[in-house]
Amino acid sequence: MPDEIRRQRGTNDDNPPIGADPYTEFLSHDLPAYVGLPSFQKLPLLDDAALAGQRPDVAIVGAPYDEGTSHRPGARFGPNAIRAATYHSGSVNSLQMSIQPFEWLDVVDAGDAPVVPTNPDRAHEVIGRKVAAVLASGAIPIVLGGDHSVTLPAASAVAAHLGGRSLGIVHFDAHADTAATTWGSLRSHGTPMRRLIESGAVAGRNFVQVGLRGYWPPPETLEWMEANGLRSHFMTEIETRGAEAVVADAIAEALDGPDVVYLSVDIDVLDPGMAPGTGTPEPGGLLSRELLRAIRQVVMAVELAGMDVVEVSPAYDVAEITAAAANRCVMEALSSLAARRRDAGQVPRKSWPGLE
Ligand SMILES: [Mn+2]
Repeated sequence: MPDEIRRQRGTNDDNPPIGADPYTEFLSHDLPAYVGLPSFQKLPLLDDAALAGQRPDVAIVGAPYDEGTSHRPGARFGPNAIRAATYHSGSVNSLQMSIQPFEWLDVVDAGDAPVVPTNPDRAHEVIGRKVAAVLASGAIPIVLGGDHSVTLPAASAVAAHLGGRSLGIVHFDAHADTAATTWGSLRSHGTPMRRLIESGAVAGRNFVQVGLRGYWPPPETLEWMEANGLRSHFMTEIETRGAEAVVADAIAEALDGPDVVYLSVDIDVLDPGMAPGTGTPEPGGLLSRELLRAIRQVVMAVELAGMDVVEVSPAYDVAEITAAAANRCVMEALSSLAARRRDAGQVPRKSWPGLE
């Protein structure tokens, strides 16, 4: 960014210099988080054509679809709630990773997949195409759900883009989401992981789950999971071994063969006290700090091919607790991607195209 423009940028500690025009217009990116239309972190909102031209490092994609929901609906409103659930704008600074992620990564908001209601096949198709457009631009897609069924088109698009390389998936969730059907339907938020394994997008043995608990699925589904080699780490294991040791095993299992990892975060892996705004809350889950640390642990250890954060249902939320946690799941991943660049000896970006 040119010095002249940087001087006019209004970060929290860098307001217009003394003597400058007090009515200086701030860059959109630097206006307060609640001012203006909410793209993710007020980052540039790009359509697919602009995306292809700019070729960013990471693109946020909204998947506002919740007709796969088995219980409380409303995750279609999740993407915009996650975008809006922040009080920071401008060049944010991760205290966890000691890095300003947007100084290292070109991150944009690619908007939402053009979903319409009442047509699940079409919804999944347009989500898959949107993620494919992001991948074609060279960016890593980070998908904001939406119910967990959106992982089926999103992770399928990532797998299809890998060429000869293979995919592992690390899946944080209270639920296995490996049902054969949900009341006879193949496309629900209870079935996407079985569809991904059946299609060959990911091998069962490289599909690794963390945080399972509660009263579902039934024994026959667990038997299918075992027969297909899934590695599932229940909450009871985290209670005895701690999250960090379990996540270290999950990373090794996902990378046992594959080259890259897709990270799927169902916000209901958190305890409902820390994430009430979700469709199927299950008591006894992770703390927010455990999940945010786990995301840093995963992203620092793998080559991230794609990610989603799903099942935020704002109507059931309280004081934006759940949406804020989901926003920070994304921010932890972005900060970790930036830290990997720093650790690899790359240099920060000289300018921020699109932000001026
Ligand atoms: Mn789920």
